[in-house]
Amino acid sequence: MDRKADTPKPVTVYLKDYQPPAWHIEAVELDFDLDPDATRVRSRLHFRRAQETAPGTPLHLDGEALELLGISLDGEPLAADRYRLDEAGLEVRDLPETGLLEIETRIQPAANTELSGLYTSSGNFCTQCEAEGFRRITFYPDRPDVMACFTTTLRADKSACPVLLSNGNPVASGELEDGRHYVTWQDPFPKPCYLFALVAGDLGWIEDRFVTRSGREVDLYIYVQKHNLDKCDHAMASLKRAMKWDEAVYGREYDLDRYMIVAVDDFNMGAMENKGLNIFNSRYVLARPDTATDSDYQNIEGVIGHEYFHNWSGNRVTCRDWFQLSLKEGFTVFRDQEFSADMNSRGVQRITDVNILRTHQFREDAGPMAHPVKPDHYVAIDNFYTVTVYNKGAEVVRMLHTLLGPEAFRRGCDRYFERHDGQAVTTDDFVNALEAANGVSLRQFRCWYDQAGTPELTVERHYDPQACTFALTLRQQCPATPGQSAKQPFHIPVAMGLRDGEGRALPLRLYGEAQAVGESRVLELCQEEETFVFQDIAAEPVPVLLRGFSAPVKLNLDYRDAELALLSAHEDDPFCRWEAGQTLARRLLLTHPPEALTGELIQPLVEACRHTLDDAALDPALRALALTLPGEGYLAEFVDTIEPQQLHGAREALRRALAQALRPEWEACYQALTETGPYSPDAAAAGRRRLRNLCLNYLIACEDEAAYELALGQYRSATNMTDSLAALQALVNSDCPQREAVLEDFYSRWQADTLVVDKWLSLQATAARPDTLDRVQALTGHPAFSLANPNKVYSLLRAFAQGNPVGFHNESGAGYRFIGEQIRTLDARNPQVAARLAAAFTDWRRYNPARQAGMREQLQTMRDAPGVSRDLYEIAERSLG
Ligand code: 0A1
Ligand code: ZN
Repeated sequence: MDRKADTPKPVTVYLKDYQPPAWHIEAVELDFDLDPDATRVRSRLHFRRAQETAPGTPLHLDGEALELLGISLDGEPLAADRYRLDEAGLEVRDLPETGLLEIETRIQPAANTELSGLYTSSGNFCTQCEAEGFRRITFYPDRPDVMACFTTTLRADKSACPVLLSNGNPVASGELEDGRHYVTWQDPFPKPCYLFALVAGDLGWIEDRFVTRSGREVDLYIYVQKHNLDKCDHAMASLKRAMKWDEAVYGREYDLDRYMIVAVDDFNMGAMENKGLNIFNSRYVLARPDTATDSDYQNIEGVIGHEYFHNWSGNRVTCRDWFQLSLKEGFTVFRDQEFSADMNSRGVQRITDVNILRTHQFREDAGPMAHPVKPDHYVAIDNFYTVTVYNKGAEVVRMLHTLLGPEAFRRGCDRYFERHDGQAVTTDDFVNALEAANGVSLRQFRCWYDQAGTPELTVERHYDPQACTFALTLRQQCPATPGQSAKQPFHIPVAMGLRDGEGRALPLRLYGEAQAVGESRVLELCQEEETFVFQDIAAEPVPVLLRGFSAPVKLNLDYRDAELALLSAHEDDPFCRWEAGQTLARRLLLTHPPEALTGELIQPLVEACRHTLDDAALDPALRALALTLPGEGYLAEFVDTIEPQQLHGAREALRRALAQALRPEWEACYQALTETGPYSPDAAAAGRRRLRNLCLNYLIACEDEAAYELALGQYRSATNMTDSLAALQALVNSDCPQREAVLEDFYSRWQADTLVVDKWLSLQATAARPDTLDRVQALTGHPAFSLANPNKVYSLLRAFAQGNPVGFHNESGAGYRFIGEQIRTLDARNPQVAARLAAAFTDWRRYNPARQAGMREQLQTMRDAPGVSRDLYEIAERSLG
């Protein structure tokens, strides 16, 4: 079908077309007269023609949804024939080599529903400029390779906006007429405009101080709506830990006199690293034991770290263009993952990160939206803040760390920061710096940036009892992805070891080596196929591959069940140990009908679980992970046609069978982990709660009075949100007669706390019940829901569409029609959020023909809607591909 004639076909931007900027902006002075309905923005741009630019080349300034009030050059109004205004912005002709351009525009923050540019949230002004929001504030070369020093003056009504913030340091302030006041901020570091921010409003704050290792004193502030002032301490403590960690691990210090974080309720993404003035979705700042769960506490620490680490990996050294997004995001995710690993449990962190990657990124890599870590074209860059750019990008950096080793990696990072401080660079510059600092070649490794798709690593093994050798043949193959049919072999680090029949680690001596080199080593697979022969192996060993999940690949190795059982009991690497148990469970789930999952068949798994439950030496969080069955989303990666009901049914049947077979053990473990002291979010305490709540989750699967009573009792007596929500979730997914009453009780108790209400919405949206669709539909009319607030959309609609496969993929197609309609309504208001929700339809080819038809129909309707946004158009068009 053709697009409607009235909507211009969105343009595709290609990496190969990159041209350096023709004009530089050396400094910019911004002056905001803040008013929710009509804000005036005056900008003074000190421009200079680039050396390579021919005189006469016009200066292009991006601009979107702006009202131009005036424009002058070097103090004189600019004649109308010297500039041209169109949809994309402003083109200014016949400029001198250097000069001052003054531009005045008017914008309407309160009417900005896209939450990109300057908007209001709960009556306060805030901005979001990445990736291309600054052009919705004023005319400017809105591209990351134009770096300038910003001076910003904010004027606003003093009673409505006592707090006026922007990047850098405050340099002047004072009173104005009519109850207004002003503050001027100066940021000494040149930056691209996507890192610009302002905040103005009636906010409260907490403050603290950090002294850097060279003795610089930094004032730390967290600004929130005043009723949230008692929920900022964890964020502040996390910030200080992050600052210390970056000094210790990367030698990076903070560089301004103040670091400010502002929490807002209306935000499209998680948070934003604006220089010296981070703006956060309030869900990644606010925490109090009774309102936030252990995983909220964890996520806050991780996101606070992430944004802080961007000060070097992103701000001091930034991206040349948006195709390089993973330069800052992949690296910074790697940094935040390592920070979290150091602050908590490394094994738990790694398993959690691998789970996210394999459930979401592998799926993206196998579908029509597959793209390389460094994409080569886009329509709407906002669609490329993906699990591939972020999480696979982090895996790519992790592999570099593995291949080089920690010291060489650090040397390379030092070289990178030193060489490129104050510059806008490419992923290639990053790899070049690692090479240069260590005298190595990473030529082949660069494939990881350019080739999409998840490589498959197939392993064949051969034991020769006469020669006492063990040969591992590794073969790699990467499936075709859109636009890339043939792939070059990747450079794959395979961390591995061998164990004997009792589970003991064996010394590793490769053919040709004089002696063994440890019990764990990294093989480097560079060809399509390579064989590695180990010597002195007295009996057939059990190979352990991809320790720590050393490469983002799918592993095919024909383990015998007994070998998996051995690894799940004896392997030291937490990931491989956990993986062995998951593989055992996955085999059961994928090869037998639900009704067969009882008795003899599951006995080995029951025994393995019993062993794990009893293993008091093992960290409770790792025990909880090992006892959790593989998720439906991950299982879906192993079938040709996804039948959501079938996967769900199998998983539920196995959960019930394990619940019954080990009932006394779950109960004993639950009781043994009962705690009475005050709440602490530390990893050990959180791990105990996790295991205890998993026990509850199994017990409730027994669906009897005693289990209901246990959950109800926990709900009533809980003193923290982790336990309260776990009990509520158990009840909501059970047939307990009181389930509705408890849900109501929860709402009436927490209706004033918007982040807790989000949990209440998600819980209902993901409930495995036949009436969930009706309920979600009804909830869109509930006062607790609003399409205007991204968190509400994510908690209710995305939770249903992406977190409740059985409900969304209902055979009737009603789930598709409902979500499709919501997306189209949302698109007119907030295209970024609409496009994110549309991802639920991308994988339509993975379902049976009836479902395919229902999903495709929605994608076509979205794509062909009159006035469809670029964002949504791109997702629908690529998905239909
Ligand atoms: N750079 C931020 C993520 C971010 C990206 C885009 C946004 O608006 C479209 C907002 C935030 C980060 O990685 O944390
Ligand atoms: Zn980031």
